[in-house]
Amino acid sequence: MRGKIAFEEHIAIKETMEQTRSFATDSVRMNQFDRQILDVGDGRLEIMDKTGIEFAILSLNAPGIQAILDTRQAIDLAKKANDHIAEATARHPDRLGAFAALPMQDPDAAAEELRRCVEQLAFKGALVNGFTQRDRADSAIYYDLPEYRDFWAQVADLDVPFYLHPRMQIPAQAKNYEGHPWLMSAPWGFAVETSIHALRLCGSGLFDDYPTLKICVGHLGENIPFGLWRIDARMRFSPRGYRGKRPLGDYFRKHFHITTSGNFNDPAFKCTLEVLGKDKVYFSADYPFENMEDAAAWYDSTTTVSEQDRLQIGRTNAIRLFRLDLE
Ligand code: GRE
Ligand code: ZN
Repeated sequence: MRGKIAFEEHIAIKETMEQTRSFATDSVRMNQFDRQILDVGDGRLEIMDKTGIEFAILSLNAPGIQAILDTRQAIDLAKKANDHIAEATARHPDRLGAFAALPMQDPDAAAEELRRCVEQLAFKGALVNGFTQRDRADSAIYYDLPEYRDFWAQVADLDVPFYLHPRMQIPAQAKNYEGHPWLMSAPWGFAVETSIHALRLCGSGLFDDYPTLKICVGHLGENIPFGLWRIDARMRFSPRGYRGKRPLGDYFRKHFHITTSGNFNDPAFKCTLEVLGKDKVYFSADYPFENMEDAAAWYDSTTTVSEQDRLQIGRTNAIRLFRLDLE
């Protein structure tokens, strides 16, 4: 299929390069990976052409700004990364868009940076790499906490999507992964970490206060669609500490937008489609952690969707969500 739109597509700047290299790829492919993630021009566009991806929204790699302990440094590096992405996408406005990296260490500064990016640089929203650390390496701060309510008010006011992207659990809080480093990252731990964060947002009453928020989640929903029925079934018996006014599934189905990033697989695709409906599911690749070729080969040929739905999920849903100026 030509004309696909993808929006979990990553770049790095030199300051954030080291963070993901070791668990993103092996030493043999490291040089190629470095080139791919730094490239915001011809190489990337060439693969997009080859795989039928017309438009990609770029974001900073994980954990990015969220792993910086010093708040001032986080604010400065987010600005620098966003200016870099803005420059790159301005050279190809018909092919590339941008998500803001945000210094969540300071909720007011994060809101202000998002406003700058959306209003002055035409960014399409934000992509944040899970919880933020702040001051101490063993800190992990989640965005359902009261200190983020004003931040969310600003996101609602700007009316742009917020992509909640995985990051790895910090070792101090991951005793149960000990001796199994493979288990902590993309194979499983990313989804555990990100799904808990997404469910915390749902259970905090956030969506009662801000009923227009739109949250994007990748990897076909970080396993939540598969578990959603059981969450609500069990909560009828023991809703301890749950602060939403409605069942959790209502919030997830209303506020969450799910992409195929890194999960090119029919059983999971069918489950997500059945739980959320075709209006809330979107194509994405997760380049360069995944190959655009693999993403497109699967998506273009899957018999899970009709040709009409392939176009909707691969393209028109994203045009609507981001109000893109594409046909
Ligand atoms: C991702 O961005 O989703 C990602 C990483 C690192 C390894 C695998 C992966 O940041 O999917
Ligand atoms: Zn990703």
